[in-house]
Amino acid sequence: MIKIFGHPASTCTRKVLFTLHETNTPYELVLVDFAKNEHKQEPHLSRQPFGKIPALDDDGFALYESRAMARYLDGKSGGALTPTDLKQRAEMEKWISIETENFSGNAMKFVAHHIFKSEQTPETMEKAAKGLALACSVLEKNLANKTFLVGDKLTIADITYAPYIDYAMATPAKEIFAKYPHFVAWWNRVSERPAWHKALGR
Ligand SMILES: N[C@@H](CCC(=O)N[C@@H](CS)C(=O)NCC(=O)O)C(=O)O
Repeated sequence: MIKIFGHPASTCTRKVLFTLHETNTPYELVLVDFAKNEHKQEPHLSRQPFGKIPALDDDGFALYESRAMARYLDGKSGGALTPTDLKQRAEMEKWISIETENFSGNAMKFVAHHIFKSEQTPETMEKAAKGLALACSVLEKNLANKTFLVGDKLTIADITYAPYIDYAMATPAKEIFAKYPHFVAWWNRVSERPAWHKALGR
């Protein structure tokens, strides 16, 4: 049985849970208690040397890094979330890189400031707003004629954005998103997925 060591409120854990539910993979979620700082202590540090969640154990195969875990879980279940076409697969990887490099960090500044009450400077917030708007404008152009980021089918790329958008929608970042109608329509399609609702425990 696949074990995920994580927390249901963590964005990186949610990315993995979304993948597990999309691929109908049975799993057990083992809670790593942030409040008790369990992620910074053994045995968790042996699973994730950077002291972060999530980590995975599949009958003795240990893996950390949520995006690597999503790729592993999809591959193991048959690869339905990864295009077989080489060019489409390259596109999927491109959108995952953009999520990592240009989207999530900026979105999470809004979440840190407005939800977790970790005060950010006005300069930081201004930079985050500009970075997020640029990323959204790039996504918007791509989504003008696509159902999902790579085409008609949901891929790991769509999954990686979901936890960050979900949190950021409850902050003023929502006003930035609202300027990009194709982005919002895409988010509505992704967030309507039953697997996403299950990942959130709803
Ligand atoms: N690149 C890592 C990042 C993991 C990460 O940042 N996890 C957050 C929760 S979403 C965490 O453990 N934060 C606690 C900390 O940094 O102390 C991954 O994708 O798994």
